[in-house]
Amino acid sequence: MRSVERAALARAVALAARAHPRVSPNPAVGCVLLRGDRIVGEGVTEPPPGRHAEVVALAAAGDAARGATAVVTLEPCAHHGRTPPCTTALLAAGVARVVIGHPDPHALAAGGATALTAAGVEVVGPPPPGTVFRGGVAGQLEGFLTAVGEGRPHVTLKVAVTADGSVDPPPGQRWVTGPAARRAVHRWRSEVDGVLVGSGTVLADDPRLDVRDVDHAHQPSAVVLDARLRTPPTARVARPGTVIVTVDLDGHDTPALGPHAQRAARLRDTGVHLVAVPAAADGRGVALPAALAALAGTGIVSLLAEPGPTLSGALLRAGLVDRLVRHVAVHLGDATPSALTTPPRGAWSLERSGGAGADAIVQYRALRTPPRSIAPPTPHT
Ligand code: AOF
Ligand code: ZN
Repeated sequence: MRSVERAALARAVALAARAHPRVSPNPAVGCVLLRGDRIVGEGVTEPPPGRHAEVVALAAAGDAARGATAVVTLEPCAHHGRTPPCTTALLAAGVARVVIGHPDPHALAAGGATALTAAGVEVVGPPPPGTVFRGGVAGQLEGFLTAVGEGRPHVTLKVAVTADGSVDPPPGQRWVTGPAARRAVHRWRSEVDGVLVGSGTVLADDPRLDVRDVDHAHQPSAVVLDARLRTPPTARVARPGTVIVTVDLDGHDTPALGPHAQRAARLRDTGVHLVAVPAAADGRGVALPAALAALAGTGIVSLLAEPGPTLSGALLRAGLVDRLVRHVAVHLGDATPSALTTPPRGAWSLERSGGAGADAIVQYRALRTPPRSIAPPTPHT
């Protein structure tokens, strides 16, 4: 990869960040077209069923695309999905060279690099796994890659603890952490498709689970795991856009008549989308893998989970957490809190640590073997 192409790839990643996560469940892709050292066109993915990044960039470049190099964060698609193949568009425009940041693992869309090479286009990349560029692009595509690879959304679990590790706010306080850490949560919410809690949190706190105090914020869906449909229709989350995952009562109840069905009808009246999955094997709540798979099926490929201790523990035990974010309330004069120095149980790498006002934020990434490639959730085609 030439140095101007490396710079263009960095630019394409920055462009794609603007589209993320508005184009979900499609990956936010960036494309930069180069003639020599000059940028002749740029594009990012449009929200479905809009154009892919390459097609937007080609339209911007017009005739200048002939003989140009296309630098794209994700391998151009080779399939007819909601839009025609980008490989065809690149070939028709006469693009001579394509630089790729990350392969497309999607079973239907993959094969773009091979198709372009077969048509005589010079294809460069993707950089090998583990390299800085590959890691940067993969991070930006984490929701898409997790949905395609694992059939579930990418899950970031946020927990807030006091210096001694307690999850309860000090007496008389509503929050464990201060305003700066809570603002960080709102910024994070604006980066994901859904904000997840259990029905216990809805009953205890009546949270809104929306983004406040962030400019031009993308609003995620509120997502509630609620096997028994305890969420009252008057709850703040009972609004259009919210998804409630409950238990499939077919065969266990008379759906049209039972209390569950009546509660379901009242919740649906508020605009909430209800999704039914099997109960957990121990009978406590919804089956978590099925709940997450169902959410991916609705187009939610990234989640910020902000649940209470029971659901937090269950997600961790089930191996369904990709990133763990600990917010730790630190007070001047405290000894170094154990919550800052003790890593979580299991295989994690420290991703980031820093301060937020009086509090500290420590971020871990789950270390896993690379995901197998399995059938993608439905919304991608
Ligand atoms: C690209 N460029 O900008 C994006 C791609 O249903 P469709 O037609 O929108 O296709 C969606 C699939 O295409 C998606 O699952 C992923 O594999 C790929 N996304 N490909 O060439 C883009 N967003
Ligand atoms: Zn495409």
